Amino acid sequence: MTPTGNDASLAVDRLRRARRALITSHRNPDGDAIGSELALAELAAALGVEPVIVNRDHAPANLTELPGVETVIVAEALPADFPEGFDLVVTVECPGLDRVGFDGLDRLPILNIDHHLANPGYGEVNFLDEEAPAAGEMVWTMFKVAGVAPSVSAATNAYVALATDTGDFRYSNARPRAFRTAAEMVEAGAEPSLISEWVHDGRTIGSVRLLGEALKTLRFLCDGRLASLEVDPAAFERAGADSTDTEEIINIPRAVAGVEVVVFCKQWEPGRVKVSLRSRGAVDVRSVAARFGGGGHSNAAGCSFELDLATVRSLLESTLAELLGGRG
Ligand SMILES: [Mn+2]
Repeated sequence: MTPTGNDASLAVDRLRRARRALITSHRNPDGDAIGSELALAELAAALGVEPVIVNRDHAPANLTELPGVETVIVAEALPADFPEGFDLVVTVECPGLDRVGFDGLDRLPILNIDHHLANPGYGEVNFLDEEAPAAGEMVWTMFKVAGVAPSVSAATNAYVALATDTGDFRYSNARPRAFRTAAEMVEAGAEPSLISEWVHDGRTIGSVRLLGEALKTLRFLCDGRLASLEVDPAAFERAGADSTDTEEIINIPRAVAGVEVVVFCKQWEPGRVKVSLRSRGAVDVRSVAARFGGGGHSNAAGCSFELDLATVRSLLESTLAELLGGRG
């Protein structure tokens, strides 16, 4: 039997039974992924479990101030002493094991902590709560259940997770629960103004130049309800940007009056296109991402393709135009 549900105590009990845990998340980690991992590592340590955070990709430039982020190992493969040197894998904010970017994680028991609707419960223990505004909020609940007082750095990292996943408490998941939890995190020492500076005012020159490149490709379809833009490898090169510099770009067309859906196609590696989707209101982009093997939330989702950029972009534009019931 695989315990699955929104019971934080099962997750805490499973974590507590480990001696050395490998903590990881999805490729191209966002604020919720890294903030949750770092907070969870502190909880693990407080429970007598040695945490080792290993990610496949670097944190974006705006998340490099997070306390403890220097302890995150970024590598193309699992540590040499995996699995022998560990007795538990903890995935946070990771809707599928294939999203981590490492093979063979399932050689050890997995504790799966996530708030994505489509998470199938691939762990030995699955702490899944699709109502949670962020995975970091679920980690925060684990602190409470474990009776561990969060340090200032744990509160800071959990707040980063919660604030970034709710779009600074502006998205539809910014419900009372998110604000109550945020208040607890601030009481425990998280500083919203400082964190906002890290997250929003630490942009790289490359990311701003890349925004310019992306905006040159921007087009509006379906009477302005659908916006579409792209960056190709040449754009990355001209901008002096890397794959972590794409974070804020999609929010610019999303903020245009009348836009209901944005599709942003990014090609960084040859032959592979990553697609980000954002929507407002009732338009469910997760269902579109899921159709192409991706996932996410109703208003923010993504998928990837091994096709050329132009093909992917027109495929997504026509699919989304159909969803909106309009003509591209
Ligand atoms: Mn999340």
